Amino acid sequence: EFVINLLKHPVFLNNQYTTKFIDTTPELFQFSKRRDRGTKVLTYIADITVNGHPETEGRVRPAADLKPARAPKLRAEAPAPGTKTLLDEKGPQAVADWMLAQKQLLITDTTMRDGHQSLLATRMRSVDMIGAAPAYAHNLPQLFSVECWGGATFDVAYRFLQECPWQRLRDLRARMPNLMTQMLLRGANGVGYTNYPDNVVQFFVKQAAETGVDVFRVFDSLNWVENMRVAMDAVLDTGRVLEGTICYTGDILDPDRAKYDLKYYVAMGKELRDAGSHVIGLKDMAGLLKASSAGALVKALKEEVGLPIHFHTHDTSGAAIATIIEASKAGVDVVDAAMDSFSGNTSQPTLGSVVEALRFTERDTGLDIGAIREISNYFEAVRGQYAAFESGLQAPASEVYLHEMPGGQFTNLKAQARSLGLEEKWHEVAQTYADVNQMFGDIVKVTPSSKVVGDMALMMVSQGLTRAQVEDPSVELSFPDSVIDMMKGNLGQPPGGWPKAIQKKILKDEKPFSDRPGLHAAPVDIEETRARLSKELEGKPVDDEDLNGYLMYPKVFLDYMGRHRTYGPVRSLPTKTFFYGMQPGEEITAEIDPGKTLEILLQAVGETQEDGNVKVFFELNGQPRTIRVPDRK
Ligand code: BTN
Ligand code: 3PY
Ligand code: ZN
Repeated sequence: EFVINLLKHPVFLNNQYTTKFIDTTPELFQFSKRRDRGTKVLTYIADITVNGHPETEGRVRPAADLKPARAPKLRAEAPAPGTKTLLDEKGPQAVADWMLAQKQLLITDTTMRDGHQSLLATRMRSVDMIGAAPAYAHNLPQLFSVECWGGATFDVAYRFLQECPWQRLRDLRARMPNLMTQMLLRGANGVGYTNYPDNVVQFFVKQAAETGVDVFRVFDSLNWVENMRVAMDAVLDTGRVLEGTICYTGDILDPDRAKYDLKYYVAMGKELRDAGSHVIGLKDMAGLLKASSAGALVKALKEEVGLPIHFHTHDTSGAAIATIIEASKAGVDVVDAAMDSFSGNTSQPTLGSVVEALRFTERDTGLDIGAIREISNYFEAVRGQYAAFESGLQAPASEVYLHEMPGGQFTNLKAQARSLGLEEKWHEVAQTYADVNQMFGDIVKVTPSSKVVGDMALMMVSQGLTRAQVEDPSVELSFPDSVIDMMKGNLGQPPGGWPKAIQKKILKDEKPFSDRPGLHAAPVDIEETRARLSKELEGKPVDDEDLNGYLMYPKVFLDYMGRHRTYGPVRSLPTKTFFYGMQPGEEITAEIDPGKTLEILLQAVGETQEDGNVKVFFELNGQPRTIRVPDRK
């Protein structure tokens, strides 16, 4: 395109040009939007090389001697039949029946979803997951499932990683043909932070199943089953596995937290069973279930609900493995764990250690510990690339039993506190978070209700407000939008409803509602939205995946598409290049389509010119290419 601009330029045509012409004629570089994808990707690399990536600027850099992540060797010629094989052949009920008939403790690997969500602010890129996927399929065919989608990974993919979450799912699904993929779905909140119209939730679930989700873990952030039904029914329509999920909070042994006792959880389990769940999820998002309570809870759920139980926890306290062993003794069917190098602290317990703990017992998982170590070693090298996103959390902490923050929120809230200058007041934030929970009536705290509690706690600490002051009707206060929204009823109802006095103070004269928020949201006209989006994208056809991205996150999706037009398929770049650009003399390859590989050599970076641009000299598949980008430093 540069050559065409040059050849058509009147100065060039009149033979009036000098060697400075190219440097002093910026319009030669105003390319039309039809620039090929190779040029776009080079533009991205040039920009990051010159200006740095806004997300890693000023953060810890990866170690200079970091070894490249090498995909583990495949230990079998082909993937052995696994749970996905069973699901495809016999359906979700057969999967549930099979689970109950197993002696071994089944394992879900969470590395590619909750593991990096809880340790690296959800920043793991698809290429790094894709590198491990064949090893899961070939070397660990006994896994129950691989949790690799949903939760925060959906919007982070578009928003921060400049990649399409649907393509990630398709790629992983294709590379693990024998294993069930699993996602986390926030019920009526989809993969977002707010209530969506029923038909948006239905459209989303249908697409997730079509693109490749096999197990849907569906929860509600207030444990309100009423608010989960639309999502659960939509999952049942797909023929995939419905894991209706209980969120665990409090302590069943604590007489002061009687609201969430054994009876409460068993009753909820029965409601979820009656709503059609194949499996009951027991989601301990903060890691509060203690070893001392796990046996009684699991036993009661197993006996009284009668469905397979799938236990999920976080190791924030450092005591999660003890809980897992007790749950295993009580007959839990599946537990979640993360590959060793992505485990511990706010993440899941350590997969290899769970496997070893049960070895030579009647619940031996049957997983190959050597294969686990190899995949963990791969992810260790992967993790090193993301040093900029590490939280710096040094040790497990029993403080989690005070604040009850979910593992996925903990490091986020800490970062938010830091950005408000409240880092030294972290323990005060933790105490205030607990106070807010009590003020709101002792609620389940998980996305999005946990975010609301966090918003309120940060506001109180930054303004030096106590719970008593906030509750005092004579103290005028303006509350965060998220708090007002939740008190209005937009996230649904907690057990026992919202405490009346604080609700009244927060809402002032506005009237709350107590029926399902979905009843207040008009259905979206899907086809009208598609047509409007297509127009906004200058006539580009909009498929169901893109439309679902837009319906969940309109602005995030449009920003992603805008950057995609400029930078092209950057998802295929190595992680180091994506975050740090290239060094002169460095060569990389990027497979932008199956079989279409770009060989990229960075030759040199020029001086910044008077017009503020920098020329970056590449070879792309052996051909010289010069890219100009603005120097924004
Ligand atoms: C992000 O927005 O943080 C992720 C997408 C990358 C945006 C690119 S990075 C190079 C250029 N400089 C910016 O500030 N944004 C774009
Ligand atoms: C999410 O919703 O993303 C969670 O991980 C909740 O635990
Ligand atoms: Zn979790």
